[in-house]
Amino acid sequence: MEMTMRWYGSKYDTVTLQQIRQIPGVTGVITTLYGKAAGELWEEDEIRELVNEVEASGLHISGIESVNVHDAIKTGAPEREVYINNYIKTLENLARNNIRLVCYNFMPVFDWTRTELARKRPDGSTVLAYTQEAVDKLDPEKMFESIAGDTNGTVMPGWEPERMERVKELFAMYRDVDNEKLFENLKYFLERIMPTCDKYDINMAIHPDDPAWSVFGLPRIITCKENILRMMHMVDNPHNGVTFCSGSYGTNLKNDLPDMIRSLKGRIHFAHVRNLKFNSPTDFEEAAHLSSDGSFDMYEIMKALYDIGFDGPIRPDHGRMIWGETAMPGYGLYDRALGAAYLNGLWEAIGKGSRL
Ligand code: DNO
Repeated sequence: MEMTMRWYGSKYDTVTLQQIRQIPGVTGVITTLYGKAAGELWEEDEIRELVNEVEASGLHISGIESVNVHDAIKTGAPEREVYINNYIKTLENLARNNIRLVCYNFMPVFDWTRTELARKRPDGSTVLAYTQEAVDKLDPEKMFESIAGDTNGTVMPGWEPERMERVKELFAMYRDVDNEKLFENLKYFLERIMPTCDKYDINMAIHPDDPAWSVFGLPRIITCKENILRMMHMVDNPHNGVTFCSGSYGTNLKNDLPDMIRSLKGRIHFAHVRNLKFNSPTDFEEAAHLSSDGSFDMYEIMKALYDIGFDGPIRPDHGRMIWGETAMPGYGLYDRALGAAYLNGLWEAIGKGSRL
C-alpha cells in the first residue's frame, strides 16, 4: 500500500503540500480539480499543471478524488451521452498525465451527509457527527443551511452552494429513479467507460454511500456487501473496483468490515480508513483513528487489507479538529497526520508479525 493524503489544491485547501510532505511515510496525494462541475471536461493541460505543482513539492498524484458523475448519468436522462463522452475524454486526459486511479460516487443529490460539523467531544476536539433523528426532522432543502455555519469558511466537497441552490430541481430529477433503476444506470455508465479503462489501465473506485442507507427517501445502492458484490459482478472487469471506506460502510453496524474487505479481494483500488464512535445505532461521531477511541477494530481492518494483498493508495480519512486548527471540517492537518502515522504503524507491525 501507499500512504497518501487528500489535498484539494492550493486555492481551496488550508493544508499545504509542504506540510503533507513532512508527514512520515506519506508519498502521494489524492487530489482533484476542485473547481470543476460534475460533467465538465478536464483538459489535458489543466491536469498537467496540477501534476507539475504536486511534483515540485516532492510528492506525486496517486489518484483523483473525485471525477464527479453528472446527475443526468445517475438518472439515465438522454443528455447523459454528452456527459459520458466528457467523462471518457477526461479519463484519457488523466491517463496521458499518468494518473490511473479515479474515485467517484453514485449518490443521488447529496454526497456524504452529516448533521453536525463540529460536535464537541470530551477532550475538547470537534468532529463531524450524524443522527438519524436530526435528518428525520429536517427538510432536505434546508440541509445545507443547517450546517453552513460550521464550515470554517471553506467549501465543503459535495456541498457546493451552487448545487444546494438546485436541491428542489435535483430531487425532481430522481422522482422515478429507484434502486433498480440506479443500478441499471450505473451499469450503463460503467459499460461505456470500461473500454477506455482497459485501454489505458485506469482503475475506477466507487465510493460507498455515506451513511450507508437511504436519506430523504432517495435511492442509495453502494451500501453493503450484497450490493457491492452485485455491482462487481454486473460489470465483471478488474478496472471496475471500489474505494473501501471504513467510515462509510461502517455507518451500518450490520456491515462486517474485515469480511467485506476479504470478499472484495482484487477489486479494492483505494482505501479510506477511519474510525467511528457509536452512541446508538443511529447516532455516530467521527473519532480519532485509534481503535480505543471509537467502535471499530482498526487492527482487524488493516489486517484484512494486508491479507488480501492490497497494494493501492490508502488515506487517513476525516480527522478531528484539534490543537486550535481552523480547516475544512474533517480535513485539517493535525489529526489526519496522526491517523497516517498510526495506520503506518499498524501496517508495519502486521507485516513484521506475519513473517514470524
Ligand atoms: C467525504 C468524501 C466523499 C468522497 C466522494 C467520492 O469526505 O469521502 O466526499 O470524496 O463521495 O466521490
